[in-house]
Amino acid sequence: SRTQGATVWLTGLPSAGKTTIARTLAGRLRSEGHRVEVLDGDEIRRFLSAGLGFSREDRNTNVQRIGLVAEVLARNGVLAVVPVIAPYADSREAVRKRHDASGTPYFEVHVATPVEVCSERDVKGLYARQAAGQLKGLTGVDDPYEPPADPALVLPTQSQTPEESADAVHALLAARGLA
Ligand code: GGZ
Repeated sequence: SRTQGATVWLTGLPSAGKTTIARTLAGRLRSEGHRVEVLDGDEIRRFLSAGLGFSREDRNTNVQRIGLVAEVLARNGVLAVVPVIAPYADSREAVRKRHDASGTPYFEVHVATPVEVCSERDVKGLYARQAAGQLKGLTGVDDPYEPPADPALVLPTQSQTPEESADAVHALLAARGLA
């Protein structure tokens, strides 16, 4: 039912709400008849990126692998929704360039939940483990997160529900004739 795909990359801190927004958005797009694939960092790390850790190099390798898969899908008509931290701006730029090279639409969406809110949510208990000294190099706490300088969209999740965030991304896609 569609010819043009796109990649929507949801970048943000752990527990920012990336996965929830991605699933909500994907459900809505599917119900409208679009082909959608969610490439979740947590899941990808168990297979495609098995063995990679959280050094700068390993995160960048992970992000480039996911970026490659997303671009292939999007170039072939799928809406690829990517809830992955992708903390480094240069690595995200490389993914954008990969999409630009094939004329495939790419949207960087900043799930801009403040670290205080993320650590209070702490869905996976990572912030507690970092605070207890059991985990080193947690993004946004003792590891870098470079916020997007020019995102297509910023989602202030402290002041809107996941549904509202998903709606905002949907509106962005609809405005470009992609949803
Ligand atoms: C950030 C970490 C870390 C550290 C484990 N820093 O919510 P989760 O917990 O289950 O999924 C997150 C996943 C992050 O993988 P990404 O592929 O999105 O990250 S990156 O783009 O940086 O490659 C998180 C978990 O791994 N996790 N340790 N130290 N997230």
